[in-house]
Amino acid sequence: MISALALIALALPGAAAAAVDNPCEGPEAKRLLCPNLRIAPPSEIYVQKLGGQVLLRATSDVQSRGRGPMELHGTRNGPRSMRVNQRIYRAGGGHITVPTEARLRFTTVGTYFGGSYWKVHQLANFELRRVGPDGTVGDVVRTSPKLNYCLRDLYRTRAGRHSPPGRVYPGCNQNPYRDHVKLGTSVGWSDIYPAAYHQQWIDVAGLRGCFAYRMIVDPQEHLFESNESDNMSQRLVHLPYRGKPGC
Ligand SMILES: [Ca+2]
Ligand SMILES: [Ca+2]
Repeated sequence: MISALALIALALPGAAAAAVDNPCEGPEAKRLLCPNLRIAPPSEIYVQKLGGQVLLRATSDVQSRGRGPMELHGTRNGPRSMRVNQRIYRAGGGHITVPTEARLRFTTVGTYFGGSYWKVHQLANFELRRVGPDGTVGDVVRTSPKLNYCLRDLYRTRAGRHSPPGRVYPGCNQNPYRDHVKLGTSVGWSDIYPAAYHQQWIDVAGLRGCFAYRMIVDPQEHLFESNESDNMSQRLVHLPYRGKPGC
């Protein structure tokens, strides 16, 4: 016999749709050209002092390193927001479309960097962890602001069989009135943001000692990849910063 409480529970829609299984880890995976994102260790690190803040800035390099591109299709679901389907190409032609929990946001990065773009909400984040005398990496002590990035083909950083020689995803859409946008990064290509870019920092004011400066791509694990466990890189930095990495 079903209790009244159970009936109520059955009638309520789920708080969130059941997460879709990663097709790049299932039995179909070998017939798919699955993408894989990685991120290079932070580079071109420098300090910018701004009022009471000490901004440790670094260049990030999101690399597309799978058998197929990371390709996302956004469909508007709010004034500055789109929901996201991921397209994964099949080895023999055609593709599958997988709904994701990722979102695009129409993001303002300041006039110097071109104004506003449709970007993937929280595609990356940076964090700082304390490193003990024995090299043990501890808890997070500071994080970057939320980093919204486009995916695009900026530089071809690794040529290879699956890597197109020219740009397929040239840039990110800047039209706030669009109802649909496509963005992606091709195999062998990178989307790079310079250390001077909007929000490309961690505030390290008041910190002393040895820290690990970590960069993580797709930290919320919203995008489907052939390898979900290679999305972090790090470099050790001594604070106050002495002009080059290492402790
Ligand atoms: Ca990955
Ligand atoms: Ca992922």
